[in-house]
Amino acid sequence: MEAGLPDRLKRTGDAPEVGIVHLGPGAFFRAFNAIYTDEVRGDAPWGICAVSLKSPTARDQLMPQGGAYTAVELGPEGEVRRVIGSIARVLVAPEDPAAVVDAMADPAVRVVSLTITEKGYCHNPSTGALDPAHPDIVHDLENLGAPRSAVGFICAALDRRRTKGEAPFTVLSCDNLPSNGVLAKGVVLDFARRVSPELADWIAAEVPFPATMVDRITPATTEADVSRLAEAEGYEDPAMVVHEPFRQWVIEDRFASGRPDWDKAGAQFVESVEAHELMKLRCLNGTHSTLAYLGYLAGHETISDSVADPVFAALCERLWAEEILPTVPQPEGEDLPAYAAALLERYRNPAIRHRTWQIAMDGSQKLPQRLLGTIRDTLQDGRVPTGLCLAVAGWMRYVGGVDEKGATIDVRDPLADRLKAASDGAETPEEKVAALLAVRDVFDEGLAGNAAFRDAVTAAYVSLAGKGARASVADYLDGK
Ligand code: CS2
Repeated sequence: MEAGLPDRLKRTGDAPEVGIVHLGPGAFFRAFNAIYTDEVRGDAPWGICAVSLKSPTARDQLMPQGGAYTAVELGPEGEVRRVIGSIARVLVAPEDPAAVVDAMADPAVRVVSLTITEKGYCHNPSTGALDPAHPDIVHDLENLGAPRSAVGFICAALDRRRTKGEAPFTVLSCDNLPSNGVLAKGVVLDFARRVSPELADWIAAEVPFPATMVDRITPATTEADVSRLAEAEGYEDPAMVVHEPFRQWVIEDRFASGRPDWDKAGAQFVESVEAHELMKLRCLNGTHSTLAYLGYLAGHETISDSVADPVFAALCERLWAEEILPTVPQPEGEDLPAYAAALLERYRNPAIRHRTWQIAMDGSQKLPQRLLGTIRDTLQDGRVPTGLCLAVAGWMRYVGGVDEKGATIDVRDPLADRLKAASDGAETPEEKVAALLAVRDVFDEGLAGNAAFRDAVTAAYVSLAGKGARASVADYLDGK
């Protein structure tokens, strides 16, 4: 024990028997899937073998604690802490890819779930199709025994099951993507066809890819969170997570060989998640990205800081009422205006310090389903959604890499260099907008060629460059 530091958290009792392999053991997974599973697993073999596809951090945080960690629920009235025990072990794929394929090919594993972020699917965000030129896909097609991508690991493990005549596992995508089950199936099948038509046919016939809608605001854990917990509980836990009280999990009930009773912890099993997914991606993630770019440019560090500014709170309310909700069919059991009002309360939660910079990451992978789908539907209705076009212009300013004080923005995006080059390579606002609209990974030809859209985004870009984000939002609210 390092002098002055409290002991590390330790698991009490044995680790659970593994029945789930989860790819992407980040903060969201620890604040969501792993908690639902912990609440319902009892003695059933639904322990989780978590797999990091990139870094050893999660393993190094969790395994000295036997996989146990603390989830801290931060509500406006205070916090609730509890230790979660559903993670049995953590593997680091780059260190031993064969061990990961073995874990997934083990017939005791009935579900392989994913929170690998939008870019983890190696797809083209504007079409949803596999990107065969993606470096990990190029690598995996030549090295199926030692994959790097989630797609490669899924195909390698399913191929092992197929050749051994064993039942498949269910692939459960839990990422913020439209029709995430269909998208995951599409990229896996496309990859499998390039490996062996027999494998592709078997996957198409035998492997379920149910879709899900997942929702819980989970900011990145900070050192201050870890110290506060150590003070409160007397132990050190670098694997801890903080999250809001709210959670919602809607799951298409199609599983090959069973699944945990997540509904006993409040998950909703449904025929189709499409309506819930559209509601959440457009209402929550759409305004999250809007606040991320315009809020950041206006100098707001967090979402709660942004909506504490009446101009940005009003922006959210106007967008929901006039530009987003008209494009969202009401899911069963939901009341859309009430859902939107509750979202604003969730954003106002002062205990959740969710950085605009964190949400601003990977915009090229997020914009299509969060903003551009809503814009397309509104244009088809013959209306121009100027508020959402202002959000797109905000993203364009953001990826230009310089904030309103002239400071450099640390833009995190798989296409960051390409986007910066496109922006820097053009002189006038019109040219910069045109150059960024030409990025086909983000904007498809139809939308990029829409004159009303291009003009609205250009006018918004000129306003942002001229008078800044806060004044531009105020103008939008005044109908200017
Ligand atoms: C956020 C999401 O980082 C982001 O892009 O918008 O992680 C968001 O917090 C979750 O989807 C909420 O369920």
